[in-house]
Amino acid sequence: MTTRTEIRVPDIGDFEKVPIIEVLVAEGDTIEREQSLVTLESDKATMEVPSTAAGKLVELKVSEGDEVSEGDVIGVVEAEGNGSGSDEDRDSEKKQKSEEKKAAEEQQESPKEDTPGKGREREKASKRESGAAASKDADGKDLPPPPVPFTEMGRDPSSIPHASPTVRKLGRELGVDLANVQGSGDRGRITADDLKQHVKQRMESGAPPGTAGGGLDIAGPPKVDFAKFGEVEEKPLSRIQKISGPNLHRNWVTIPHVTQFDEADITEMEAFRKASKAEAEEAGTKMTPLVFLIKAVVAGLKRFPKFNTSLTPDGESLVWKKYFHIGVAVDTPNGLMVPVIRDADSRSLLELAQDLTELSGKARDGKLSREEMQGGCISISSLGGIGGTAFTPIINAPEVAILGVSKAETKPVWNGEEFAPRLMLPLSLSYDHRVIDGADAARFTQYLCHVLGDVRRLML
Ligand code: CAO
Repeated sequence: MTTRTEIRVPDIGDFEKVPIIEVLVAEGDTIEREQSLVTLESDKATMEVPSTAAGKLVELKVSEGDEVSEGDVIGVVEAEGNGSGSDEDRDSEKKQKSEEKKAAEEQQESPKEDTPGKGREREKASKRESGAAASKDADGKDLPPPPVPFTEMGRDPSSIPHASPTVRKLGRELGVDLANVQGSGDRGRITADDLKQHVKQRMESGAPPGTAGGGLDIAGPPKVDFAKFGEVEEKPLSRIQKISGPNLHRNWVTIPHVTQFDEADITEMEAFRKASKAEAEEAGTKMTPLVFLIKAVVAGLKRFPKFNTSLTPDGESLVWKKYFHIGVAVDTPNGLMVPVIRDADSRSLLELAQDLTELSGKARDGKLSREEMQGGCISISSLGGIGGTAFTPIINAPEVAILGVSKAETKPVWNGEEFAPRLMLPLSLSYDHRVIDGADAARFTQYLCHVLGDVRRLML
């Protein structure tokens, strides 16, 4: 006996006229029970519609782009036999049910997908489970399968990547957050090939699949149509921004940063600086507080050599450097650049001032060579000429610390007997906590304060 079963769109919640974005079978195909026939995609998510019967698909009533609602016929399946099923059928049905149950359990255990809307989905999933035990009616006929829920309901729709459940499942199996995968399909839809390509690229770059670097799985930024809110203009980032952006991001997310703040009394240093201004001008340069800071940092590296190290890429050892090359962040019209002053320990204050003038000039003119930006031991980022009281600079890997400098201000400081006006320089030292302990960082900044408080010590 031949039985004909119409396969209909199951309960899909409150959705109406949901577009079919993929037809997964063709007329004449022999299909299994529960085999996916089409993929639907609403504004919020995608789902596959499974067949409720096994047999030959004799009629396919839909095509890609059609819109369907609950109850619409997708196709007709014809099967030989009385429908009661052989032992083999029953075995495969049992297996199917146990897989369904396992999938529902996995979904409940997955903390990543634990969004408020999931509560409803879980309820449906558990109903589905209890329903699965009674998937035949009193006459032993197959009941339609329970509704397959749209996935990831309750999440911000704009943050949900478009992908079929098969691709989502594959993503879960590979440990890839689809938010990190670039979709090549219609409306950015992620195909299985996109996923494979993503994994391949990650393997080639040495990063684990699904990661944005160093084992982190970071969602992409939200896509916002700003033009909806007012007039906008899009301009590409500068070449330097494009190069430095990923490095800054990597350093920020992969290095455990801590920033130690301190204040150096530079009243006497400032008097000396002003007194040496004429000599600096004669030498064709400018003596700014930064020149003294470079000297003070070199003294700090000598006193605390751990600040002059780099972690090996495997994180197993430290490389201790015996040279003193200092990077200086320079603000240029095209973005931030960090030229390196070589062998700063063997340079006088005037020579350091000349190096700084030359390198920052080259940076602004876009004339720095690659070598002039390499080999730094530690960096200084001075915003003192602009303003501000403190900030948290990002470490320039593979260095393990960076000194931020803000604007010196005259403040009343208690000298044990009275408040006296003192010129105080704010320091912000960010350090890699894998290498440097908080106590070391506090000692380092205190030492900087100590030598800047009496610059004669810089000559010792
Ligand atoms: N407190 C008070 N005044 C300061 C100061 C401080 N900490 N640092 C500098 N000044 C003064 C200088 O003395 C100078 O004043 P005078 O002309 O009266 O002497 C004025 O501010 C301007 O200094 P400058 O900026 O020209 O020189 P500099 O040596 O301090 O800095 C350079 C040189 C290249 C580092 C700087 O021009 C620059 O680009 N800074 C920005 C760095 C940056 O962007 N960091 C952020 C990185 S993270 O995005």
